[in-house]
Amino acid sequence: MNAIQQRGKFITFEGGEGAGKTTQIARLADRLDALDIPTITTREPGGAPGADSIRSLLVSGATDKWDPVSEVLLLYAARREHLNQTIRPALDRGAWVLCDRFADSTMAYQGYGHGISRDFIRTVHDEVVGTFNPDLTLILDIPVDIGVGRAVSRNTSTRSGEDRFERMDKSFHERLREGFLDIAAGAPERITVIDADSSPEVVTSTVWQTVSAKFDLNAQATPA
Ligand code: Z5A
Repeated sequence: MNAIQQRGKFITFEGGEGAGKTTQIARLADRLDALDIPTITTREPGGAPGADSIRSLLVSGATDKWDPVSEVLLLYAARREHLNQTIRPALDRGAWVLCDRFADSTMAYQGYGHGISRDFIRTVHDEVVGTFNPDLTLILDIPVDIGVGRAVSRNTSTRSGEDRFERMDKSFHERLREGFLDIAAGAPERITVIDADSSPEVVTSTVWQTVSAKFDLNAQATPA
């Protein structure tokens, strides 16, 4: 990175199934592009060649295919590849990185959802990721029935086979939602919870208000 090159911002999107993360990330990327802010979009698990290979092991097959501890280790192996090969290099060259899921998903899904020790997850996190943190995390919060319904109809049309987590029972998804809200309550300086049970346009507007206020972009912004 040259001396005057500013590090990019790392923004993560989190939430349960079908919350609208993919939709909102694409819209935010367009908005940042329009401001000439270099932006990449990426996702977890995945975002680097080795991480994509691990993703295919995780998102398909029987719901009990993995022991939950093994699942945490696979997710963190993928995250390490993603960080080293994609996220850090992009931030160092000044790009903003918009990431669909990151470490809060592991705490929510594997910790709150599957009941894996949160201390164990924190220990693995500290070893693999260290003190690196998103600059901003947006949790898109949505009632379980609505989110799962959206994800199922989306998968039916475009992504059959990647539905291992969606097939988990409703109580799992309820624990997940509570988990995300609990994680947000513990890190108010980093995390904003956004009501995602509205039209895509309303959610886009709330996302933009949050991002532009956090990074002082309003002076440069033009209405969408
Ligand atoms: N996982 C984990 O367990 N632990 C971890 O540490 C990590 C991940 C990192 C990856 O799945 C799975 O891995 C994930 C958790 C687990 N579980 N699942 N499933 P994924 O990447 O395949 O799926 P996802 O992250 O849950 O995303 P999603 O289901 O694709 O949802 P989304 O990106 O939040 O939503 P979307 O694709 O933007 O929208 C879904 C549909 O709803 C689509 O048809 C949209 O057009 C529609 N939509 C979007 N917004 C709206 C609004 N506002 N109103 C109405 N309809 C809407």
